[in-house]
Amino acid sequence: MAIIEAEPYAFDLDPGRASLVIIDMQRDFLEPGGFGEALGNDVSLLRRTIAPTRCLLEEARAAGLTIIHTREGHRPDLADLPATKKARGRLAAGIGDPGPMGRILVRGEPGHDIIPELYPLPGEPVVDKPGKGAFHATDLDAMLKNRSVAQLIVCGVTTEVCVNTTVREANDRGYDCVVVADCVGSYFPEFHEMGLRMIKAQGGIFGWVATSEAVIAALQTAAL
Ligand code: C5J
Repeated sequence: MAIIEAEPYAFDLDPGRASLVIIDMQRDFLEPGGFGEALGNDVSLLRRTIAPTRCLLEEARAAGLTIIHTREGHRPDLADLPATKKARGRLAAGIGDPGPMGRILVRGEPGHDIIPELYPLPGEPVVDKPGKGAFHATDLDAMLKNRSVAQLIVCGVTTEVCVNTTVREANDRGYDCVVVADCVGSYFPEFHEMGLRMIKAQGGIFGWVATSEAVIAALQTAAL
């Protein structure tokens, strides 16, 4: 066991029952020239998460945590794409259409894949999710339960959408979540700020918020 200095109060980390979950660090969301930038977003706001997440990923691998990566996207035949999700935004080029890095948010396309800086190692599960939450229509819960995981250390994008949705889903399924503030990001700084505040409000209604430095310090203490 080790203590993570966190808000709203310190978190008791049990590395043997903890997983690092990295949400949707995909080329289409983070890379210049991708879908996110084509929509007019400033991808540098997401890219600032790459370096700290890489450090945390290396420490988590060294500590033997279960590492899980997720990707948001759909089957090439789009059979799992709700008509409502397809229609929303009235985009000229939306999900399933040709985009700057292949068909937008379609599995197997270059833009759908994880950025090279955080690429999964063989043996690290990648959860392909059709929704915002990583538990919806996936085998994530089964994989975590099969490994006796009870604590999730959560990184990824975007803070207020897929990270928040996943943390809320996890909370209802009985997991404790620590969201790593400098390893999550949003195209909208105010949503990022509020997304973190919503998690730790009211005594940690959905979980805890900590820095990567604090999580790494706890992992290193636990290893001593
Ligand atoms: C994620 C999105 N990953 N914002 N997706 O947050 O559509």
